[in-house]
Amino acid sequence: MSIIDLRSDTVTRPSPAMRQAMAQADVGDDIFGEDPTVNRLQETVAQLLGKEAALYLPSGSMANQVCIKVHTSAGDEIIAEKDCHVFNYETAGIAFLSSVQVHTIIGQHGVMPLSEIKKAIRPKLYYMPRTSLICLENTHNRAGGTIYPIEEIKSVSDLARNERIKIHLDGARLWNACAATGISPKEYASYFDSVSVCLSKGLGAPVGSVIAGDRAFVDVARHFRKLFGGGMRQAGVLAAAGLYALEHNVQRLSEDHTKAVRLADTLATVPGFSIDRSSVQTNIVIIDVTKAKAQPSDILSALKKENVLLSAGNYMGIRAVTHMDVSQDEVASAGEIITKVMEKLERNG
Ligand code: TLP
Repeated sequence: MSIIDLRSDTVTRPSPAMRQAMAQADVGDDIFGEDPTVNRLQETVAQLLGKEAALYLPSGSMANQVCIKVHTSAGDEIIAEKDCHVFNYETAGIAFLSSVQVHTIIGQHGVMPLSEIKKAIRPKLYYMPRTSLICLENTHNRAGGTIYPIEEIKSVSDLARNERIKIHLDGARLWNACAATGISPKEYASYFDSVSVCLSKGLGAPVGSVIAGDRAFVDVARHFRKLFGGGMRQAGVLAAAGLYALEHNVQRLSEDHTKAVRLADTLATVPGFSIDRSSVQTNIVIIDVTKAKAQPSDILSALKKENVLLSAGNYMGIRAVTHMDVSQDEVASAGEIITKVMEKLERNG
């Protein structure tokens, strides 16, 4: 029986058509700015996000870290939600690469209360850190793929601009937010000084993220991309996958959202599981297993033996992510297998 891999939407493999686009890509040396396919991808994303310029990078983590580096100076403080990716899953890159500290705020579904952000902004006193950046994440991974409401974004953006603080969006899954809300990437991006978007998650490209902002921002970001080791040469073979993904794989994202809702419906009845259905807004299902008799790692191992792969989620338990390489039928089978495995684990204590 084949493996049903719901660990992440990062596990998708390039399709034959995408590989063909990669094989046929025109390439050049991107350190000289001469790769036509990379340039086309950057122009395409800049246009989609309504920004002056964009820059292609190897990963979402590097994309966020380069943005943070550009917007801050050593000794500054940035504001971010406690469960966000830049703070939790980027190997303390903020401290290591930018020498800034993070003022975290506990969010609800990844959304930071505006009043808390206001309180977190430091008064301009010489003995206090300078608040130089606010980071938002949309959709919010660890909260379960939740959407940052546009009105909230607008309020944070107004606040940041009044306070002359930069604002960055980790939009690794911005495409999912757009698919779910019908709001354009351009509208979302208009509230931010910089935006990072991933091509290698729900869009199915093997590699790559793009950041966008004004030209001055991108010029400095290019410098730090090189410093962080992310300058690439004939990267057009990879960028071609990104262009293919943008052209062919954006429209279908709502299918992944339907699969996630159906999976959540099934898993909500499973013994030992509890699911906050209101958090299932896109392609991620976070399963709270705190009431289960087995530990999260034991549940994951038991499922793996039955060829269903889930991953560690937030502190409450485990995560299932739907994507283009799992069909509706496979998701339904996964639901049945997970139910059986959990019934057994709960019986055996
Ligand atoms: N997220 C991965 C893991 O790192 C948790 C996943 O499987 O979901 N921003 C957000 C919101 C992300 O979810 C991720 C990856 C990144 C940035 C980083 O992207 P990569 O993996 O390309 O560095």
